[in-house]
Amino acid sequence: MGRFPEGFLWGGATAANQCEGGYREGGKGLSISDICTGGSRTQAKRITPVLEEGTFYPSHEAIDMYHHYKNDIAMFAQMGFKVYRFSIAWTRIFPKGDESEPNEAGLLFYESVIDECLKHNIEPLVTISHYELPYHLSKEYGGWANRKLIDFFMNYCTAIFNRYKGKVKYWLTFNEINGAMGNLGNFLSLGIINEGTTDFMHQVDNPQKRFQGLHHQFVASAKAVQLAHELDANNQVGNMIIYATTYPLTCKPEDAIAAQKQNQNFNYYCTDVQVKGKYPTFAQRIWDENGVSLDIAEGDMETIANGTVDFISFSYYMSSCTSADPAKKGEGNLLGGTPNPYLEASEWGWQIDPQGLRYALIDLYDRYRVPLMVVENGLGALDTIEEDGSINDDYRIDYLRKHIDAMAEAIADGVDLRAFTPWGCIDLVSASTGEMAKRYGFIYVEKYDDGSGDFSRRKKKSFDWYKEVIASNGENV
Ligand code: BGP
Repeated sequence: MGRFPEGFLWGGATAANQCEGGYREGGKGLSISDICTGGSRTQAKRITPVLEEGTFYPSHEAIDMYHHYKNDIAMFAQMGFKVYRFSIAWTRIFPKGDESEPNEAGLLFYESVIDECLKHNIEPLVTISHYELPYHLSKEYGGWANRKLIDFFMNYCTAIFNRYKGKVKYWLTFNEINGAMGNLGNFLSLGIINEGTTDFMHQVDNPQKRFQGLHHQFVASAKAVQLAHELDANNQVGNMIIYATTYPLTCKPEDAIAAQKQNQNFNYYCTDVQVKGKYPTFAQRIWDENGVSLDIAEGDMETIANGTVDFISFSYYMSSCTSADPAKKGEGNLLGGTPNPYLEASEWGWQIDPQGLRYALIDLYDRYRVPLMVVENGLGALDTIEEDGSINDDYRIDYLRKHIDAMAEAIADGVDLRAFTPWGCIDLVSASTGEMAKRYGFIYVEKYDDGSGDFSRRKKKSFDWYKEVIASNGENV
């Protein structure tokens, strides 16, 4: 046997709000991502108090995949993709989120995307909610802190499960659900806008609403799992987390405990609920420390117990270190933590650590014993077009090669890994900064942060490299 099992699902991943554009077409409503301005390398995305038409908002045009998807999927097929992970924009199906009937134009659009995948023998892997809550549900209902969102979400799931029955088999409920364990999750994950906020990246945190919102998502996710299974026995539903590998900064026992606690908080809290069907033993302490008193309605824990996921999917980009010393906290990358002196970082400070992926896979499989999918991984970098038109992204190839090797090691360690869908297989708008300059793709898109660019596509060096990786089932990297 080779390093990867027969039938391993190689592919790529995107999200609607970061690639589609067409933000008002086909009856689409506004999502929370649509009201975020673009950023720069130093400035995080910000919530605009007034939506000014005509201003360049990255998600409004993005890479215009709304009109280019046939071409793009054909290019994925050329690379040999077996699977394509994309998200459905809730606002194309229910523009405001609380309507009773779905929008036919939106349903038709994704039907056509799915048919295009199937035509090329590409398995669709659909994220139901990826940072694109209808803005109306955020503004009028207060986002996921409001229990009513469970019903709105179920209407949305019912519409898409029924419509794509027999065509889509793999579903993910909430993208990076554990992002809500940190302040960032208030807005992007939960659609909560706390009072006095103008900058979603740095909101005044409201842990009560945040944990309550997460609880509602757990119930909604479990109901979605049950519904998907009822409607079609072939459906398989996964959760989706950011796995943040963390090492104790030193061998001081206090640092080891701090790292263990960080693991519980960030990597296990949500996953335990969604895979084991109950809150972990350490949950009460987390609530107490955050001053949270959770409102768990009658029947919620039963719903959660009966709606455990079929597999775990996760994103992995970087690792960090944890220290018990408060002076050393928060100096690290996006996920907080403390920088690791043994690792190099991307231009955005994300520390590159392939071993951390092997660690993640073994840790998750050992703890949960369900199949795993790596549904995001990759290097955000500044690419240059050479005079002859080529883009020599050897740094990206190097990053992916090492992470693929790490996955092969984990498989040899006994992990049941089913899929690998690197992030932004085609360049798209960055989620954390709102810029185009941070590129991940095998396919370059001519679109720039000043709004210029004609959306034309060209292959990077990594395109042919990845094609060979897939053709050899991960042997030739
Ligand atoms: C994950 C998100 C994606 C994606 C990726 C890369 O957190 O699920 O939406 O964008 O990170 O992050 P960024 O775009 O900030 O580089």
